[in-house]
Amino acid sequence: MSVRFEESAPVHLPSACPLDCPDACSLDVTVSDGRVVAIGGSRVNPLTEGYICAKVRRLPEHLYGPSRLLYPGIRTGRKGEGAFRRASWDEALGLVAERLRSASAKRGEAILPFSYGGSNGYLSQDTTDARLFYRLGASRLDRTVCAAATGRAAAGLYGKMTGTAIPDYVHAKLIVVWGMNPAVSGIHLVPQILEARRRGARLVVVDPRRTRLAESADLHLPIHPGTDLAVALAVLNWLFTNGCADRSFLAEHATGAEELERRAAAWTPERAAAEARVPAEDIERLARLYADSSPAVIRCGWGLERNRNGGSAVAAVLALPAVGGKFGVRGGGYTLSNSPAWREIDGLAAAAAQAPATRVVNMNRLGEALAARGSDSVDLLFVYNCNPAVTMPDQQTVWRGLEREDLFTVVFDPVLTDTARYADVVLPAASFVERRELSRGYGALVLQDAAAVVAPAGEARPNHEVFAELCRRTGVARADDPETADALVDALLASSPRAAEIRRDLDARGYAAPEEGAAPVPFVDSFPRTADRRVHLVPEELDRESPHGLYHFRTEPEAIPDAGRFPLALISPASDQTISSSLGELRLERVPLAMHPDDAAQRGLADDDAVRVYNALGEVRCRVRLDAELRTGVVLLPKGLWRHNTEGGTTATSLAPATLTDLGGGACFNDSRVEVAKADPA
Ligand SMILES: Nc1nc2c(c(=O)[nH]1)N[C@H]1C(S)=C(S)[C@@H](COP(=O)(O)OP(=O)(O)OC[C@H]3O[C@@H](n4cnc5c(=O)[nH]c(N)nc54)[C@H](O)[C@@H]3O)O[C@H]1N2
Ligand SMILES: Nc1nc2c(c(=O)[nH]1)N[C@H]1C(S)=C(S)[C@@H](COP(=O)(O)OP(=O)(O)OC[C@H]3O[C@@H](n4cnc5c(=O)[nH]c(N)nc54)[C@H](O)[C@@H]3O)O[C@H]1N2
Ligand SMILES: [Mo]
Repeated sequence: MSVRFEESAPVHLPSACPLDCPDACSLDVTVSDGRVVAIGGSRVNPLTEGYICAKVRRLPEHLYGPSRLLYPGIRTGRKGEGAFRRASWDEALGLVAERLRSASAKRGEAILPFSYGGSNGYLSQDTTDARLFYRLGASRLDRTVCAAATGRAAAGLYGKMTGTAIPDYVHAKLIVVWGMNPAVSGIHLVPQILEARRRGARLVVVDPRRTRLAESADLHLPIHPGTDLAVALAVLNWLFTNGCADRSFLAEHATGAEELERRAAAWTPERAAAEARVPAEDIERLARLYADSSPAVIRCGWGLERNRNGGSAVAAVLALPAVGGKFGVRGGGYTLSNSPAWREIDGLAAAAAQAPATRVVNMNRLGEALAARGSDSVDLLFVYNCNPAVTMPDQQTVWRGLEREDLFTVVFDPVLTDTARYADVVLPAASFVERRELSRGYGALVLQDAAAVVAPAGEARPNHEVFAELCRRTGVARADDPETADALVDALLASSPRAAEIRRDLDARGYAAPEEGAAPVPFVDSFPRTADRRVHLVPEELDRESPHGLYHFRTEPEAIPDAGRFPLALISPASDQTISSSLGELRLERVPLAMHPDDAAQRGLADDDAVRVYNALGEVRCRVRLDAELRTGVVLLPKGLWRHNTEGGTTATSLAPATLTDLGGGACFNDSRVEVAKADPA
């Protein structure tokens, strides 16, 4: 071939995916002429096994597509319209710094930094950003939109003990997948489950939907959303009353067993079955299977936390391995989030960021926060790693807030998101392959340090550079602040007592394992991080925090006014085409509401009819797709949709109440209750 071909011969470079997913894939990026042309999985992180999801394989389109932000912009049109004139970084940051400085001088709490799931990378969140906003005395954000209820439950019961490693699932004889859909949301768990089943393991799935995994399971409990607590309490009660509680484990390693037994006592399989709308025999079958199997592992997902009972539900599920005596063997226990395995790395300390005693704003209440006036008002909203116009509950209140003419909004993102359209100043962010990043998985037990593989498109800049520059421009920078990526990575590693060991492993094999190892066995290698190293089955602090006490079951959402008129439970789980709303600029088609054929027939709806999905909070206009995978009484519109995905531009979050979970102040997306009707012909 020609010389030209040789000149542009593609090179393969290693990277790691820091996007919001448990798997933390190691990547093989093909670069040609300074651009990413393809991206696939490598074998550096053993869990990745050389393959990645289809959506991240589309990264080149994200980097170089028409939605990519290439330059800073200053608003010229109406808020929401997305019209900007090109500005230099100097002008844009000058303006932002001036606004930050004057707000900070008057009332720092008028500044609300707003970030969540854009990147699990240490350089992108809770480091230089925290340094800037803390030192300015800004309001602090409680990042509760996801994992708040699960996090509180895991902290209360186990002090966020490191859970069972995903590669150890092959040793299990029973796998319970509870409120998670790994075929979509953490794909590398699936081959582990298949391998375990080849070796004789049984599979139980607890999910309102008959997902592909559920369909293949030995037992599927298609429970009504928000009823996991009832089911888990019934299983606990069954274990206690049938002599299957591991009393010696509980005596040695747990507190609160008697109190838990007392609270579960009223929950017969029949009572739980009536709430969960599944046969009582199936709940009993789950209990019996669980009692009889070892090793038994529970993969607890996030589907069960997103409702009024979410915290107690997760606590009850996490109590199962303690009561059933499932710890202490390889392939037994539970897995929830494994990011706490990396608590040894302290981003805030590394960035010299000390939290001020300013007010804390729950991010699920963004709409309410933006509506507040006077001494509670938010005057400057700084959004990064987040797309709240479509991802936070109570969408119309959020939109009304973003439309405020007296709100100064900065949005910092690689692409022109629906939120960025409301910005006064929009700043182009470098994507993870365009900068160095140190990141850890929250399923996979790995830490990876990835170098940039290409230069940023256009004038995009990495988070850490922009926040460091804003520190300088607002006068809060200090001489010894680590600012460059290299200095930050050094400081992050130095915050761990194992810095040298981690560095050595990163250099030698491309990833490092946490201090408990790559595959710790709970109660052998990893222990509860509670003060007494025991499981607290009814922790006092959780009991106080839950509005009616821990393990109290609330039958219906109290959220939606006039709930009786809205009999359908709307769930909005992860889809395989986006990560929350990330990469949603590449999913352009209209997305339908999925509904069981019986529910559709009752309403005179046929496949592909145009419908209104509505409740007292809002309305979504879209098509309906008949889907027997769903149970009756449940409809589904995936999370993460953008305005372009529905007829009227509203998404599932417009139907989600801004009410909070019983623990942790989490989001109650799956407490959405709706009615569906044929849309009037246009
Ligand atoms: N492809 C892809 N991967 C992702 C994401 C994505 O958007 N797309 N998002 C990432 C993020 S941010 C997260 S938090 C994780 C989430 O990953 P998952 O834990 O899988 O969470 P969800 O997708 O919210 O819901 C999982 C399952 O719970 C079911 N479910 C809904 N309500 C209930 C309930 O009340 N009880 C029970 N038992 N099940 C219920 C849903 O039908 C769904 O199949 O995935 C991450 N990975
Ligand atoms: N209806 C409904 N809505 C939900 C949920 C639900 O169950 N139902 N679940 C929710 C869940 S689990 C979560 S985690 C939240 C997530 O909600 P968000 O935190 O809004 O997460 P994303 O939608 O992924 O948006 C992240 C943004 O960060 C940007 N980004 C990526 N990398 C970088 C970077 O390096 N720098 C900067 N500055 N920006 C970057 C991406 O382009 C993207 O626009 O959504 C929630 N929304
Ligand atoms: Mo999430």
